[in-house]
Amino acid sequence: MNLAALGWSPFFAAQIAPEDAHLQPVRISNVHRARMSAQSPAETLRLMLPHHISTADYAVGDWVLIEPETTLLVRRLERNSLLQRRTEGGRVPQLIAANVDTLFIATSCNEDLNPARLERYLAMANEAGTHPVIVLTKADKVEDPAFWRDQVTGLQRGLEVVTLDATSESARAVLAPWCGAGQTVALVGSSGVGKSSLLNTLTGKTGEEAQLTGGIREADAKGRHTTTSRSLHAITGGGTVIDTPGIRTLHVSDLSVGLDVLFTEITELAPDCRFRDCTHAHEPGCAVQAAVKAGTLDPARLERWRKLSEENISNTPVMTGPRGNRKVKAPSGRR
Ligand SMILES: Nc1nc2c(ncn2[C@@H]2O[C@H](COP(=O)(O)OP(=O)(O)OP(=O)(O)O)[C@@H](O)[C@H]2O)c(=O)[nH]1
Ligand SMILES: [Mg+2]
Ligand SMILES: [Zn+2]
Repeated sequence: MNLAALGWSPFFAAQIAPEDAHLQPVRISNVHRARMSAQSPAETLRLMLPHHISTADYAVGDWVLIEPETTLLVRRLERNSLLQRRTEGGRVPQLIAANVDTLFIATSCNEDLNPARLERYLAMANEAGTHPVIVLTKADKVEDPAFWRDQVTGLQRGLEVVTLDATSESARAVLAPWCGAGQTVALVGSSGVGKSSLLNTLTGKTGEEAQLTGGIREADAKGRHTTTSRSLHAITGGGTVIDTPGIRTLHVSDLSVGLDVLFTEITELAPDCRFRDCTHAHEPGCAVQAAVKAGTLDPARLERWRKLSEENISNTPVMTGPRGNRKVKAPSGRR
């Protein structure tokens, strides 16, 4: 493997200054509270951390520079994308993964599939500038995967959706268009949808090496939160893949373009509303309400847009003062 195969690109190379010449770029493959490891083309390294840093500021997928002799972490390079979310009560966002090209949003062909929940993942991917693909797993367990595909294709304009069996070799070919050398993909979704199964299939990992996978409850098809940390691995045939723990509830906050892209059909109508600050609820001359009446806009989508927009506003910190609704930068530091 070389650096380019690990995802290194001119974007990162341009950040290396002449005085960095003696340092080695490596990619963070694991982040724990008190330790981190990183991948070099040759091996996995345990990093030596300076006292002042907080591991919460680092994401799996980050590129960092280290002293090759000591593995001492010197600095992190700028990211080209960052998937993050605000957790209940958390002061700063939790970093899910960095420098991800494609986000595989996994959900199974079963009754646990929830369009409103998938929209939250789509908003997160859009906001991060990461290309989302919906991956419908457990297609081998249903007679008609197309029925499940139909539930999700309309969730965003141009949305790509694939159906597969995460435990079968055949899944590799289905995901190959996004997995070439230098490409980074990440797996997100609820517990039990098959993220780690898919990771094992993509990386060819078996036995001791494999990510643990767990069964799901019969009653409600919910998983058991088998995976507990994020990690980065090499894909057989090129590229890297990041596994993540199942998320219970994905709250939205700090979104701007993320929601606009998700709800393009609503965003596009808004300029035709009579009032610039139309809430599309009860105003006269509302183009969005008119589209619902005309049957060209799904009222359920409008309802979900409203709910997500309101949640986003109430979760996004604002500061009142002379400059109005200015966004406050979350304080950095240890959580
Ligand atoms: N038949 C079939 N079983 C699958 C498929 N994907 C996953 N499974 C099974 O579903 C269970 C859960 O899979 P995991 O890979 O552990 O799910 P996960 O998304 O990693 O779950 P967490 O780590 O808890 O977030 C395991 O028993 C898998 O064997 C699939 O596409 N087809
Ligand atoms: Mg897992
Ligand atoms: Zn309106």
